[in-house]
This record gives sequence, C-alpha cells and structure tokens, in this order.
Amino acid sequence: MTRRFMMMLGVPLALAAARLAAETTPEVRIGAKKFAFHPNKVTVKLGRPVVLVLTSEDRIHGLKLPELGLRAEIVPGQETRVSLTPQKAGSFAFFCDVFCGDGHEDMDGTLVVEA
Ligand SMILES: [Cu+2]
Repeated sequence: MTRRFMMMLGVPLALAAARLAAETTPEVRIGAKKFAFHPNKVTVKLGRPVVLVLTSEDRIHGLKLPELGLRAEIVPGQETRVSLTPQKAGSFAFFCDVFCGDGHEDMDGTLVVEA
C-alpha cells in the first residue's frame, strides 16, 4: 500500500477513535466498607459529565452529598451508577447515610470539583 493510501485510511479512523473516546463518560469507582469510602477524596471537573460507580464490600451503605443533591444506596454485590455533571466548583462533603455500626459517623469523604 502506498503511504498516501495509508494516510487516507488512517486519518478518518484516528478521528473516529478520538470522537468515541470523547463521548465515553469517564467513571470514578468508589468502594464502601465499614467505616470508610475508598478513595475518600475524589476529584472531578466542573461541567464535565462523570459516572460514579459505587460498590460495597460488606453491607448496605449510603452515599449522600447534599450540596450537589446527590443520594444513592450502595448494595453489596451490585454496582450503583450515579451520573453527575458538577455545576459548581469547590469541595463538597459526602457521607454514609445508612447506619452501619459504631464507626458510621466517621464514614465520609470529599468530592473536589475543579474549575
Ligand atoms: Cu454508615
């Protein structure tokens, strides 16, 4: 094949691949386990869609992030997917809102939205 033909074939394919990558919403995985979230600090971009994929290793937990109006139940053995497009920058606290034992009150984290 000529170099010119390879270029003609390769450029549209590269563009299509780049477009596909841009359209795929990034995922952030957060695991819950008595009495912590892993990671407990997550950074996302202002105005960029993201999917939080929440899992639990032991029992039902909750994730509540009041300032962004977000609340989800995290059930062992399944993935809870929460779509989010942050509309304000800053650091926002989230916490477990399903009582899960003696360390429950300390089960929290921070979502950082970068401008
Ligand atoms: Cu809890």
